[in-house]
Amino acid sequence: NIGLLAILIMSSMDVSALENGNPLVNHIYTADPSAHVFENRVYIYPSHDEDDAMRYTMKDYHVLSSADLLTWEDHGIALSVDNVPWASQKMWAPDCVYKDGTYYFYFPAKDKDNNFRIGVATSDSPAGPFTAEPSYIQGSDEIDPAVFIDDDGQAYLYWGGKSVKVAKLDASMKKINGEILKLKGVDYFYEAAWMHKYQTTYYLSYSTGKFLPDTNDHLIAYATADSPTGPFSYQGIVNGDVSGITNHHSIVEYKGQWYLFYHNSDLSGGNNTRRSVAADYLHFNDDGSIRPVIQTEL
Ligand code: FUB
Repeated sequence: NIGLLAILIMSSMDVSALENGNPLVNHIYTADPSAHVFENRVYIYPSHDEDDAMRYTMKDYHVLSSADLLTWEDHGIALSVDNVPWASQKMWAPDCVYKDGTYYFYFPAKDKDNNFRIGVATSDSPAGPFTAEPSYIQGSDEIDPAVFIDDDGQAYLYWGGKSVKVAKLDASMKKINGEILKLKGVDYFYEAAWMHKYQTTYYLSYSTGKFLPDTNDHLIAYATADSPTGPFSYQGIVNGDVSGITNHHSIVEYKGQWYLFYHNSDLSGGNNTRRSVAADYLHFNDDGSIRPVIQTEL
């Protein structure tokens, strides 16, 4: 059976190519990895977990990078809540994009009135440190920002918890420009929106949280569209369940190979607020569908 043989060969490649295994770093706890290729390296923008008895109060961000995906450099604290004038706590899943000489770091946090907002901070280096804007992005709420810049240079901000929204960013990259749209066809969306483009198709992937019927598993699912704003069609599962109660990921191509970055709680023995970033190969079928990722263990 040629199909089965191909899957077995791909599986063994998956294990051997990321030969240091998962997690990628073990000196700190990291989660919600947004991975991008900048300056010929993979940069990961994760949340920074500390054990705070399930409150996820997280107060700063580290940036990680690697040229070979085997050894990872921790660039230290890239942004702290102490340096964000409008924020009080819960520095959750961030993202970062590059435009015209500047790196824009997007992050959710609670404002002083205890509402989630999305902020932006800038740097001339992908490793930071980042300087926060004095206020959050007007019109923003909720969590998990992901910014995607299309081939025509237009930037889109995706975010949300329980429903997923998108808006264009203006040329400053710090303001929403126009309507905020609630996306349709993104079935079972809970959190962790991520947009990538493969060939001419837009892929929105996300965590199903507790919304998939008949299971307690938190999976990464995806939907596709012909435009960044949809309409989307649900396609299926990218990543299976992980240890811990959250599943949050990103998808990136590096040196011709696609990867899924995600997290699990294996290193901490299942502690939900001590997660670790992991990565595995991601493969597309000829029809553009994504094969469920085979997770490599510790
Ligand atoms: O890390 C805090 C929150 O947990 C994230 O914002 C969610 O996506 C979930 O992973």
